[in-house]
Amino acid sequence: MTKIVSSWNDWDPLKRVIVGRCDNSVIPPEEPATSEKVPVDSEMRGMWGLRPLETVERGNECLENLVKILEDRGVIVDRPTPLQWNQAIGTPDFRNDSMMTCMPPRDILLTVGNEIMAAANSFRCRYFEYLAYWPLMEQYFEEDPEFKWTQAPRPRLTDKSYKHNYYDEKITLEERLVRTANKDFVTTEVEPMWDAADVMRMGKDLFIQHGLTTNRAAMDWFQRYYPDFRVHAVNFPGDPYPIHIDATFVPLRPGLIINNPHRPLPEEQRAIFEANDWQIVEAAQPAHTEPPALCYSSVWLSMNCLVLDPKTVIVEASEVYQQEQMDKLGMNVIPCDLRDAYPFGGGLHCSTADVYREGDCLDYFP
Ligand code: DAV
Repeated sequence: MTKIVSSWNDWDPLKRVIVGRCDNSVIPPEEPATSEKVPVDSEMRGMWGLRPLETVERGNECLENLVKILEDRGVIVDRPTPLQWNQAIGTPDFRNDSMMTCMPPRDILLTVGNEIMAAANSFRCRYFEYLAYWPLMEQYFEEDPEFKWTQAPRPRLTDKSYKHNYYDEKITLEERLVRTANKDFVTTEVEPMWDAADVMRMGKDLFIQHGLTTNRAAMDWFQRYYPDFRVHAVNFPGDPYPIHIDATFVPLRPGLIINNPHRPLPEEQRAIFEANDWQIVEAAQPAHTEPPALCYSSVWLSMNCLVLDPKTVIVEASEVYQQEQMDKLGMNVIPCDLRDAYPFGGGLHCSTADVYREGDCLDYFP
C-alpha cells in the first residue's frame, strides 16, 4: 500500500509536490471578479488573449529550474496537463470568452492531510482549471487507497455573486484601503467562494484570508466541513488588493512567521500567535521596485518562498534581501531563478501545490 498524499502545513519535510505549467496561458478578459484585481494603472487593463509565446517558454524554463532543484533533493515532482485555455466556456449560469492557465496550482488545490480538494474559485475564467490536475488526481486515487479526492461545492458565479459597479476607474488607493479595512470586497455572500492560496494550513488550525478572492461564507463552509479544525478569518488592512495569503503572512517553521510590513496582521488577530510564543517578523524589502511585465502580483512575491523543511527554504534568485534575512533567521537558502514565471500567477509557493510532507496533524495553538 502506497501513501502518496499527506500534508498538514507548509514547513514539514517536502517529499512530493505539483509544479504548474505555463503552456497556452491566456490573459483573461475582464469579468466581474477580475476587473477588481487589475490595478487601474496596470498595462494589462483592457487587454486579453494568449500570452506571447516567448514569455510562455521563458516561464516554463523558470519552472524547470524549480523542478530540477526539487528533484536533485529527492522530491518527487508531478506536473499538470494543460488544456487549450484560449477557448470560450459556458455553464447554465454564465459564459466567459476564455479560460486562463494552469498556473498557479496553489490557487486551485488545497491539501489537508490525505485529502486534496479543488477550490471554489471566484473567477469565471478559472472555473475549469481543475481539469488540468485531474489526471494526477486519478493517478493518486488509483495508487493511494487512503487518498480523498474532493471538489468543494461549485459556486454558480451568476451576477449575484459580485457587487455591481464595485469597480470604478476613479477610485483612489486611499479609498481602496478604506474598503479593505471595512472588509468591503467585490464578492457577495450568496455562496461560498475561495481560492486555495488564501488558506494557510497549520495543523489543526486553518488561517484564511478574507479578501477579493475569498468571502465570509467560505469561512463558515470551512468550519462546517472541518468540524475538528479551528478556522480563523484573517484580514490585512494595509493591502489594497488582498488576494492570497502567501505574499503577506508566511510561516517558515513552527514558531516563526514573516509578515509583509505593509500588511501587518491586526493586533487582535496577533493574540493567538503571541499566546503560543510564535514570533511574527517583518519580511525583508523586495529587491525590485516593479513586478515584471504583464504580472498581476506585487513586488512582494519576494517573500513567496517554498519551505522544504524547517531549516531549508527556496527563495527567488534575485531577492537578495529576502535571502539574507532567511539566512539570519537560521534557514539554509536555496536560490531559484523564477522571476519570469511571476506573470503567470506567482512565485515559488504559488507555483506549487503540496502532495506529501512528512509529519502529522499537530496542535500548534493549544
Ligand atoms: O502581493 O500581489 C500575490 C499572491 C499570489 N498568490 C500580491 C499577492
